Parts: sequence; structure tokens; C-alpha cells
Amino acid sequence: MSEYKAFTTDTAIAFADKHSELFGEHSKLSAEEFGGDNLHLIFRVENDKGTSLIVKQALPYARSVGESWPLTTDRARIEAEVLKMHRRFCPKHSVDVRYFDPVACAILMEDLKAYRKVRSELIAGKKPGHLALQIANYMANTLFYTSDFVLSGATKKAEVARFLNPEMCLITEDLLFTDPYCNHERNSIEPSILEKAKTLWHDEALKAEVAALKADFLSKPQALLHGNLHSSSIFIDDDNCKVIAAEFGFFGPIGFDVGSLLGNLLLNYLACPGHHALEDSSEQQTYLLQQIEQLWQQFSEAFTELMRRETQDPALESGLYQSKFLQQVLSDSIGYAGCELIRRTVGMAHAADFESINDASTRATCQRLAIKLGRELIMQRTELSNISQLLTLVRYQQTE
Ligand code: SR1
Repeated sequence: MSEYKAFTTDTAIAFADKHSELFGEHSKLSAEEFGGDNLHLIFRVENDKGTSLIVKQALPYARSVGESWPLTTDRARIEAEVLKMHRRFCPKHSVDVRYFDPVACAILMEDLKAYRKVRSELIAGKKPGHLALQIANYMANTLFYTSDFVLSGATKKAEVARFLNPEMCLITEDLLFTDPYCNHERNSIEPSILEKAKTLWHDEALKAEVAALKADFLSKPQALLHGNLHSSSIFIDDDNCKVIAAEFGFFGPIGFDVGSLLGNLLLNYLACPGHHALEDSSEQQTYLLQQIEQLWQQFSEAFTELMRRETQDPALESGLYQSKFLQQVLSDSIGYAGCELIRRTVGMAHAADFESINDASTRATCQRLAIKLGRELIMQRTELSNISQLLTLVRYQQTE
């Protein structure tokens, strides 16, 4: 068996050519490597008619950290399998995986050339009306059909084992739930907010709630999660959204996927004054809150309808149980959204929403608000019993 070798443009072309019928002998192929991803080599391979595919190869380490942080290349298998599974249950919003090679740790997939990254669109002040509705349907379908409501006990356990993904989960466990709450060397904290960040390290009440959220992340295999569902993992065009990058997938708490997206929409909400003039900022914030409301409403309606119609286990058919289940998903989602706000502000992996704010003082104000709102969400997650209460809390977080 041949060995793992990082692709060059030439070997990426050969890989795409071998595993695709789109490229024939008559086509002249070209490839470009494009960046933007910390953990992978990504190539666009194109023929002379303009038809293209993406080759995504897992690197054995994180580029931003270097070879000192080894990473399992098995995540390429996880990513390919999660994307294929999610596409089974939501074909419209999952990227199409054409081929996976376990030795090269590489995936050949659909090129979303005409799509744009949601995070960049939101930072630019775009207001796509179909984002929340479509991703809510994606989450409801992918999460419901991989849960205990549908899978038998034996199948579910076998699937949990197939998607264990311990190394990638450890990254999330460390970066989301541990590092921000101590003086960890991986943290990246701007000096202007250091005092605010330090309050997190000594906040015992908060740390107890984060511990509870981490414990659930470790031991609540409710459904096959995407595992990293933020606004850079979703691409959008004028009519449709598609989800990519599922290498952090595993069986975990449903609220983790919902909360990751919620947290990233809130991050963008808080960043608005750093990107737009006063009136535009307030319009963009109104749009974002409407999307958040729609995200939860549509997700909960679709999930409720699926539970009512499609539950296979008679013991889980109780309407009362199902509504309690969803209530729990809401509070988990709010808690994980709070963790996401905090880790993107003081942890290792910051996001462009704040990083691209040029004015240092505005950026610091946004970051302090993110820490404050993140804390409120974590602490109040079980008291916020519906999405309107969450939105009211967000609207009132205007002072640091
Ligand atoms: C080393 S990876 C750092 C972060 O980037 C990814 O997008 C995940 O969110 C991860 O936590």
C-alpha cells in the first residue's frame, strides 16, 4: 500500500482525474491551491470547459500551530462519512462528496464556486433571507434521523463507535471549555481586554456551568453532529445554502450544533458597530435577530413534526417527553452559544467578525460585550424558556 504524501497541484490533478468522470482525455486540467483552511490542503481542479471539483486533503498537523500539534488524518474519513450521512437526510444543503481516499486522506467533492462564505457575507452587511430557514431544516433533518428517535439501540451504538473522533473532539473540549477559563498559553487575548478576560479565570459560578456543558459534550451522544457548524462552514448563493467541513463530526448533544451557529450569528451581531455606520449597523442587527428567531422557530417546528411523525421507538412517542426534550435542546443551545462567544474572543481560534474591525477601541468594546453576553447565556440558559426571552436578553446587552 502506498503512503500518505501531501498533494502538489500535479498530484491533486491526477487524483481528481482518476476519480471523476468529469475530466476526460480531451480536457486540459489545471489546479490552484487556495488557503483559508488551517487543517487542510485545498485545491480547485478545473478542466478547459470551466468544470471544476475540489480536492481537500487532511494535513497531519494544524498549519497555524505547526508540526508541533499533530492531528489525526482519520478526520478525513470522519468528514467524508458525516457529509455523506447528512446528505442522505438533507441533500439540498450538504456538499456532495464524490470520492474518499483513506491513504491520501483526501476527499474529492463538489466545487461551490458560485457560493460565498456566510461569515464574509454577514461582515459585508448582506442580509440573505434564506439562511436561517434552510439551515434550520438541515439541522432538524440531519440531527433527527441520526438520533434515538429513529435508530435502533444496536445501530445507534455501532454508529457512535464509527464516529468516535476522539482527537478532534479533544480540540473542542480544550479550546471551548477549558482554555478560556484559565491562563492557558494557547489563548490569544488583546491587552485592552485582559482584565475582563481574567474575570473568567476566577468566576467559580461560571466555571461550574461550563463544566456541566463540557460534561454533556463528553457524554450525551444524541445525534451525529456536524461538530463545527459556524458561519465559515456554510456557503450561500442567492437561493441556497450548503454545509461543508464536517471533520469535527461525532455523536454529541444536539444543542451543540444549534448553539455553534447561534453563537456565531451573535458574534456577528455584536461586531456590527465595528463594520457599519450607525443606521446600517442597527438594520443589520435587526436582520440578525430575525434570523436567530427564525432559526430556532423553524428548527423546533421541523424537529417537533419529525418526532411526531417519524419516531420509531414507541417509548419515545410521548408528546410530553418530546416537548421536554426540545426544551432541553434550547437551553443546551443557549449555553453552547455562550461558550462560542467567549472562546472566539479570548481563546485560540478567533473569528473574522471581530478580527477585521480596524478600530481598536470599537473592537475592544465588542469583545467585552461578547464576554458579558457569553456569560449571561451560559448562566441563564435554563431560565430562558423561549427564543423571545433570549432575544430580549441580547437586546439589553448594550453596555459592557
Ligand atoms: C486547531 S482548529 C481551531 C478551531 O478551528 C476550527 O474551525 C474549530 O472551530 C476549532 O476549534
